[in-house]
Amino acid sequence: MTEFFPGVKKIAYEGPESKNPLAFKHYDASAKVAGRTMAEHLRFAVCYWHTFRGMGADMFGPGTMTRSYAGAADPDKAAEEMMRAAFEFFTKLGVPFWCFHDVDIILEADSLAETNRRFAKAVALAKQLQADTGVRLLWGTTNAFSHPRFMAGASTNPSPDVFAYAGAQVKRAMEATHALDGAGYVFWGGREGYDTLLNTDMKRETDHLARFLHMAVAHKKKIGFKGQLYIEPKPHEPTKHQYDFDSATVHAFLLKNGLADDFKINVEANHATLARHEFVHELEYCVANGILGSVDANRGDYLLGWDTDQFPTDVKECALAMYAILRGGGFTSGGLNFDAKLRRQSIDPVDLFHAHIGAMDAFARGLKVAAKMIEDDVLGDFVRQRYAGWDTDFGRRIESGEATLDDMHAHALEHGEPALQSGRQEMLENLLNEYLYAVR
Ligand code: XUL
Ligand code: CO
Repeated sequence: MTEFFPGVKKIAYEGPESKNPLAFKHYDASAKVAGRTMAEHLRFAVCYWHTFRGMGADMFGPGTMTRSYAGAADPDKAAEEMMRAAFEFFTKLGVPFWCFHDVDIILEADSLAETNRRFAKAVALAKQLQADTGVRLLWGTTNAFSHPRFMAGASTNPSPDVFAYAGAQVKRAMEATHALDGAGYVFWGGREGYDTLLNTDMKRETDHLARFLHMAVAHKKKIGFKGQLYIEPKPHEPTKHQYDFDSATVHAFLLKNGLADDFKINVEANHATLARHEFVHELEYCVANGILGSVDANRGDYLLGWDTDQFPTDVKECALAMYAILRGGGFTSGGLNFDAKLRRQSIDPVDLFHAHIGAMDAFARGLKVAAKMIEDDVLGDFVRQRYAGWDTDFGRRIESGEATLDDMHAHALEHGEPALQSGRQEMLENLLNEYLYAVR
């Protein structure tokens, strides 16, 4: 059988002292941290679209990367070689999961019927390779944004014919996800938004989005798919105003439309920063509201205003993310999917390994730091003390809804000017640094 990454052996854990760039220094899949193995906590997934279909093209020029598994003239052969390369990569890297969009795993044909045939073949091969390798599907999704037919959106398109086409794709992709025993299914509103209100009926478009999601929930029940449904927020790009702006916007939309029991959020780090939130803000919002599902792990560039989808390497950001995720109870169906791509000059296949190894190590270190912070509970204790006033009788009466504005008035009259307390931000930032540098 052809080997697509012949220069690379299975990536091993060699520990923090190792100088081998093709080894893990921190990610030790079977090592236990806070009661679970690292593999169970982190649930890493490789994404198919960037890692196998992305070749370095940008707005100013074509792809720069060459891959032995890309470019066969016959569409079935091209799809097969790429998928065999993908499973070789997953196995050598040692990730438990992968993620894909329907059209990532095939070359799309001119007719839906022929695309469906190619897709069914690719899904059958994926099923076989999953069984052979033990790699599982974290989530599947639909690409209803690249093809020109979706230029004005999918479910929010002014045309019901395009809405129907997107529905046909979701049906096909959800059924494939079910066949592959996927743990979840993602909706990212690729072009569900608008560029100008001069041509847009916002009310109608967002109502159609809700209708579409209800259809998806009904289909999920009909076929008996048990995976978790997720929505992945993003504030803009490709459209100027995306409807799924951030977690709070999506949450309100789900509540308004009776969909809150059926969906959780897939938080993407770079989408958070595009919305001018820190990644951890989005995670904390989801934890606080019981809607954290899964994570697209990547990072943006603070000097660039678009979705750069870089691999996450900032240990501090990973530690804060894991601190929020662990305090939220950890992942159940979700995981950390590397929705990230190589820089255009990183042209060699081995760069794919360097990128994923670094990202997995950054999250493994983040996990260790977060677990230690939770175990010592210094921050938790500080926050509890800061809110201790709410644990008095007076605080409890407010929280339980018994107290009135008249009671507030009487309290303020009696107690006068409230005592102030320092937020101690600098001290806490220093403390965080102590953890980041102390934990190996
Ligand atoms: C685009 C993006 C998508 C989704 C899946 O910004 O993040 O790849 O994760 O459609
Ligand atoms: Co994403």
